[in-house]
Amino acid sequence: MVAVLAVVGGLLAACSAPAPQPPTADWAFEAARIHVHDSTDGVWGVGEADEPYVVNVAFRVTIGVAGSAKAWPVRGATYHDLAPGEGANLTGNQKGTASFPGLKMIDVEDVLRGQPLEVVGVWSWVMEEDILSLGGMEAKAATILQDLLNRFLAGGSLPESTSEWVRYIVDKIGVFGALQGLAVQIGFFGGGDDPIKSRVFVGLPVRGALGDVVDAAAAQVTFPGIDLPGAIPPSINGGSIGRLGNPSLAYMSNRMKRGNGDYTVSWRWTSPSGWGSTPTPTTTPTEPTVTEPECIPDRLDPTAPPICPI
Ligand SMILES: [Ca+2]
Ligand SMILES: [Ca+2]
Repeated sequence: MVAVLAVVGGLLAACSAPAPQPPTADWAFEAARIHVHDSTDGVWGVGEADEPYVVNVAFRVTIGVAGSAKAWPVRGATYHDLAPGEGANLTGNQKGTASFPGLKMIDVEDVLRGQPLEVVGVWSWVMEEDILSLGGMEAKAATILQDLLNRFLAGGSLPESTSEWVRYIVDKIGVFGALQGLAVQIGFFGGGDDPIKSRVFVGLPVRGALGDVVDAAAAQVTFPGIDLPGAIPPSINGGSIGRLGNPSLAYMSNRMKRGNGDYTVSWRWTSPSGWGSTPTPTTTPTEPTVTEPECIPDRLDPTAPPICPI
């Protein structure tokens, strides 16, 4: 009898043991460098040098968990000053650092146990300070984005095949989801600082075999451009999606242009808790020299002419 009770007790202990939890990591996103090829201010006779800054509208949302979306703006400090041909690494508050603590780095086995996927990202606006301001658009944009991420991703469900996850997430954030919806709702604000462009960076906290699947899928996906109706927020000229820890996310440079303003801006994902071996470049990597077109292809209708700022 004692032996039987011992066996039952052992089974109960096994049943009540908590399921294994995925490892967690802290992640952060920051703007790393701005290079001014041509300035916005030279045309107005107020000096050749620009005063660039970034606004990082950060978000995190767990797919399939109702109401889980959060979005908040981080306004980077202004860099004084950069003349045409000058570039600088951003430091301190200039980086507009967005922090994402405690992300669960999931693998296939966690998915099979019912662990949902949390998606993190930053919509980074590249701006140039004059005597005006953002007009509160960064807070308004974050509020609208949070509502739309709740609708499209917190209220959504991932495809059964993990190889389709990346495409699904890009669609639900991009032209078939939150940011396209935001373009309709955001309204017009044209009286503030000079916009250049914006980009969207999405990170997926995945590891192991699931990380390999995400790497393969992300290599096949281009983040869409989305035209926005006013000057602020600046229109989106693409972005990236990838596995947090993929070396390609450690330094991402893009050239962007609007009016006279012509910048190359670099961003990076870092892990303050030291996940994986994400390399931090010790020297500035080569930045692209090709000038991106000012107009944005119409992703909904590839046969339509490109969309150009007014
Ligand atoms: Ca200006
Ligand atoms: Ca200025």
